[in-house]
Amino acid sequence: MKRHSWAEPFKIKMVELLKMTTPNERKKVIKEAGYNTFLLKSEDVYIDLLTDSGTSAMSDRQWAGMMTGDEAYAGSTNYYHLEDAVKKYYGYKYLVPTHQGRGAEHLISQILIKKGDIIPGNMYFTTTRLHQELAGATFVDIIIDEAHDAENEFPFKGNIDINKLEALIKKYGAKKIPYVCVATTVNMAGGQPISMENLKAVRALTLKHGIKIIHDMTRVAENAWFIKHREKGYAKKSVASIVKEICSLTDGGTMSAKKDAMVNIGGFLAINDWDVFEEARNMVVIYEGLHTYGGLAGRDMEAMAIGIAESVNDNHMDARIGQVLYLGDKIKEIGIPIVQPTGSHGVFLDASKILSQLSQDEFPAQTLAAELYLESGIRSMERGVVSAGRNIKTGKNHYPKLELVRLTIPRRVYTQAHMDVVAESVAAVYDRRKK
Ligand code: PLI
Repeated sequence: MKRHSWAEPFKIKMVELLKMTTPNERKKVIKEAGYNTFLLKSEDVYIDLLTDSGTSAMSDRQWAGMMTGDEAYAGSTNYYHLEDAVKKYYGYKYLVPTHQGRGAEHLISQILIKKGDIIPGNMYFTTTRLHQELAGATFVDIIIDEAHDAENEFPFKGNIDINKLEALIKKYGAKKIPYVCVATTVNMAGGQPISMENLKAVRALTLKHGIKIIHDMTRVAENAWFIKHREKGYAKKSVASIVKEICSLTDGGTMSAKKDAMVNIGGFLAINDWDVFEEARNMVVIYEGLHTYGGLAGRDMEAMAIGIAESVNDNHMDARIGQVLYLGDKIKEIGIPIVQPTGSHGVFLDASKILSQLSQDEFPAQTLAAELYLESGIRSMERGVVSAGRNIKTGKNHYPKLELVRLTIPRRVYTQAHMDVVAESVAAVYDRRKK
């Protein structure tokens, strides 16, 4: 018999005990939190699906690496290990460590953007866009239209619409566009991947116009897994080789190592251009720390170097995405509307459909997240009008087309039984949605 099921390529040697709360306790604490799951205390949470950021379980090897931290102020051995890992697995030439992804976004935005510039991107992440805006740019979303349609099952909803990019270049001129921001995978679209074919087309067009590509590489290994399983010609390639190919089509990347690389804290800017590197390593000293630690301890850099290698392992990634797809399939089977197809790092409930009686100004996604906590102590994250932020000039709400609740799965943390409880709890909330 052919084996279809996957299982984790690890066993568990330490556990963290969880507090189980009663409905009355949950009622009290969610009220105190203003019905905002970000303001809950984590000890009051049973299954924490707020984010996959910094919440993954490190391996025994990563923990062992922590013990080899070289905490020298300058030239830490662990910095060089991290530099080797970034070169080996991503292929970028130069490395500037930062405390997390947004530290790198700050550096690259300040270095490459001039006031009045345009930054096109395949949707946005909140901090990424804000750093671009703070540097004086206007962000323009050039993701394909399918990405804004939760029901559309297109396999690469993270793709860039080449026509939209061409139109922008025509309208503003290439000089006003220092780079295109390409995310792998696209968080706000539901963890949707970009295809290699599309990335190659973006590369060809940007090269023609002398425009850089800065890669938000936060979940690049997860994107690579989707390319392996969905794109023609990649089935026999390893996740590691696909990751390297993706990076080779870009000029540099900002990394939140708290996701793919499974560390609790850490990130970096990686770049191929020496001049940009020089500027970044001077600037990082002001905002993060010396260029060989960038706001991190030596031990953090060691754990990150090891985590990068683990993240591109095919067996790891089969289990990682396998677990997310398992939860997505369970919820879909019940008939609950979710963003399709299920993405890389979580299942995104379509709150505007589930709570269709609420207008966007009544925060349907925030409401659904609060109800799910009340139901069973599961913490999820609003990804709708609240997360979309306010217009930087007028202070008015942005109104994103998608109003979602993200059930984000930390890596190597929860079991399949936890996923079953999550699906059952979502079903219970769905059953009383009219109330
Ligand atoms: O949280 P940081 O500063 O390490 O990274 C910022 C960041 C950049 N890009 C993308 C695609 C992200 O998802 C991201 C952070 N995401 C968080 C915190 C999340 O909960 O999804």
